[in-house]
Amino acid sequence: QDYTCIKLKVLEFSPEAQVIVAANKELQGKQIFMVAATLRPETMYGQTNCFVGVDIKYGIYKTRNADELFLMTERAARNMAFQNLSPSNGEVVKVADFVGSQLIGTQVQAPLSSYPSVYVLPMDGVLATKGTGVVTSVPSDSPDDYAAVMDLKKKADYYKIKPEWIASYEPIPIINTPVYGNLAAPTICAQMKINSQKDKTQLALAKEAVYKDGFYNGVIIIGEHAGKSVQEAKPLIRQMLIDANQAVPYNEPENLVMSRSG
Ligand code: ZZB
Repeated sequence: QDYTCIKLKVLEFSPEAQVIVAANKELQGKQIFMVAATLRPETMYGQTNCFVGVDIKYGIYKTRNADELFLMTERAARNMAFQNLSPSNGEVVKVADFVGSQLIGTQVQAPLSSYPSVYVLPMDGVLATKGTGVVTSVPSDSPDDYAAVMDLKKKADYYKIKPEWIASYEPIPIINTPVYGNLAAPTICAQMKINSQKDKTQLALAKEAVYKDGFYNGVIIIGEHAGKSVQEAKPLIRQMLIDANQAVPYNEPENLVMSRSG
């Protein structure tokens, strides 16, 4: 898969993660980015939060740039080491360890988002075996993200988050499509009566429907490429992010086991 890894700059770690970071000499004065793998770089205008899996193990890894470190899974760090993203070819250098739950409540800056900073929140469906294990959330256009955000808004206590970490971060209209309008994911979730991230079968259908409508018929309605079709804008926005050092290209060999099970 040809991913774009979006660099979400850490502005302030959660109190628990802060203890780990403060005790680590190698991290002082460095910029740390949570890196999220996406196939939809043109949707980055609509980021409202970032997701991690609470039980997934993450690390902070050195990169080819001595001042920048990446927070992601070990698996992603190993892949990046062969894509000219680590200090030297094949070299993986881990500087700190976390489990996802410790990162909840961290504030990050999401490139192109209308929100100047967004929070790291939990999602059940984050796979440790895909991308970086960090997922950037676009509830306007991703039914999975919208369903997870609805759960967090309804059950903040259960998910151990503060309501204000998501309450005022409404989905942002970024793409207009003929069938589902300019908030495709909320629209299709309402139509299909999807209430929770646990409605997996329905969500898979919803995702396919909005993916197709968005990719073939969507028009960008925000930012410097407003007015262009999704197909036209996608590579332009991807390159813009890469040129601004806000993203890096990242490839992943197709995982047979994963694609067979859906
Ligand atoms: C932003 C985005 C905006 C995404 C959207 C999708 C959509 P696919 O096609 O199934 O391979 N993703 C990335 N890593 C993980 C992970 N470790 N666990 C769970 N989900 C992950 O899906 C690729 C998408 O899966 C990526 O693109 C990312 O979410 C998510 F409007 O990034 B996307 C209709 C989908 N819309």
